[in-house]
Amino acid sequence: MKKPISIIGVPMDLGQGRRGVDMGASAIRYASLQERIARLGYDVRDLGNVNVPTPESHRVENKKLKYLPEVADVSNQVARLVENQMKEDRFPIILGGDHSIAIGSIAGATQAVKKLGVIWFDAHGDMNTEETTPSGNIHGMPLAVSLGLGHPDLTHVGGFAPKVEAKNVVIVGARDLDAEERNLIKQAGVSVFTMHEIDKMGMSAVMEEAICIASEGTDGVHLSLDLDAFDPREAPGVGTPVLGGVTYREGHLAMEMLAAAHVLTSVDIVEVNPILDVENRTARVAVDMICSLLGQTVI
Ligand code: EXY
Ligand code: MN
Ligand code: MN
Ligand code: MN
Repeated sequence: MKKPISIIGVPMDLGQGRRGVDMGASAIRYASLQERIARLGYDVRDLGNVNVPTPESHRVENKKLKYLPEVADVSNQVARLVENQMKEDRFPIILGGDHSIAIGSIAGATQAVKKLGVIWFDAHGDMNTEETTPSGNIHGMPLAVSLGLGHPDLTHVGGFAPKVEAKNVVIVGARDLDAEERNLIKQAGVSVFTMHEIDKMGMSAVMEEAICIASEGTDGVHLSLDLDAFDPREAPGVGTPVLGGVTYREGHLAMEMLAAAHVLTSVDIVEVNPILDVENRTARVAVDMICSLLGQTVI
């Protein structure tokens, strides 16, 4: 049975330093997300956008946690919406926005399924806290926050913490971790498949293990898909590109394996920045990946 799908836009750019990622949700819609999903035979509904304040109308109060109150407020809105959609037995696709939106989507998803696993597809670890951040940008913190590490206004979105256990969390595609962030990942016990493991083992073996880690003993799995996991040659429209990323074909294979595993219960797609993109290529990669994730096959 194909679960009905709800698209939720979160035009958030308060979690990072460059303008443009707030238009990511529009760019992905412009790349025909809804039509492509409908063509696969799904009942799909677009719920529009969550209200996100503009940086120009707000001040940075805390340089180590930029726009904290605004990000916390948006996260609470996202959490409620995601939880409600999932409790109505719908599959939410949350369109960012920067990666801070995952604080809300994971909070909501955890409230809807009892125990959640997370696959974090990213060039980065997003495991910084107020103490370790080199930038003060909250998009470098959402995975730590979901594990209960960080400012309580973020860790307690939805009213409780932690949202997930490290033994069910896995990062795939990492190649740019800060030194202290690396320590935190190790201390917490999060599994990581860097580009080195992907090169060495192949994406197929990596995803087999990643799916096991995220689904073992859980009731659902959230995929947090940061487009900067991909190589910037294929996905140039991201704010923090890092050379040497996942190829388009490896990405497809990873998504197809997730589709075949039937474990996913929610997904967010983040960090698409159309101002930095080339003819909306990155948004189109995002839509192609979603279609693979939803079971699109060639024949
Ligand atoms: N680790 C750096 C920081 O915390 O500022 C860069 C984080 C980039 C996060 C991107 C979206 O995944
Ligand atoms: Mn990220
Ligand atoms: Mn990233
Ligand atoms: Mn294939």
